[in-house]
Amino acid sequence: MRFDVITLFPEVFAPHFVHGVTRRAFAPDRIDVRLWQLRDFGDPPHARVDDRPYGGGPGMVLLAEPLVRALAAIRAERSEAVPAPVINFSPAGRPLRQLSVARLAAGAGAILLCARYEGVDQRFIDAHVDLELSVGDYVLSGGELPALLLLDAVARLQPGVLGDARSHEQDSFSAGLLDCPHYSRPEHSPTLGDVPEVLLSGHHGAIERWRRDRSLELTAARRPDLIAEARDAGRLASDDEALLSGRNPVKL
Ligand code: 4F9
Repeated sequence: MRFDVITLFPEVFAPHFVHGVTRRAFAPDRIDVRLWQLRDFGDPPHARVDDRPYGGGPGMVLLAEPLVRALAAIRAERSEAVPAPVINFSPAGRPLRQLSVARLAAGAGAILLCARYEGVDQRFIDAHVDLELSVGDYVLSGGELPALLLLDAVARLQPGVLGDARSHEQDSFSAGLLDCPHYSRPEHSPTLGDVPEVLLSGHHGAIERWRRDRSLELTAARRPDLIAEARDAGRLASDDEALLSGRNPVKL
């Protein structure tokens, strides 16, 4: 898998590839990340990459032509049968979600455009960008952090990166719900209280039910949109609906 990143700040990326559990995923034989300094493709004589917007207004716009040259250089190096998608990060993009992360993690990679300033000449986006992604409803100073978010989310899905192969099957969102609470030692704490009994019971079925119920409650309280989505997709069973309705399922 290969990601090519177009950025004016390549030095921001390096530290993220050498620390933490995802470090293993960024070995060249796993996820090969190539950083491309947009300035190298700037307009002569001063390697210009941005200019003022037509029509006036604040800020600067990334010029289309340096981006076209950078993309051509990347495409030439990738030389692939199926061209990798070009992704631009923008608050106007589609929200980045675990499903798209999982799809990207199963593919051959992508070309990530990290824009700065007020934006990108729309003609480059129209001609060359396949997908615009948002990482939340707020404005950042550029696309570098969103690109790092995406790379981190993809990296942790690579086989062997998380210690336990099942870790990410139990993530928030893999089931489309928020994760349940977790507890570890000590069982009893005079100041922090006790671990819920059921988790110490050794009763696997009861533990699974408890976890599912807490996930459902938390999701209903904080992200009712995810409950509606799970319901529409047929991912809620009658026990789940009983918990959500506040009725207690009959215990035999
Ligand atoms: C991109 C914000 C994706 C949120 C890019 C300024 C951005 C962003 N999600 N803000 N440039």
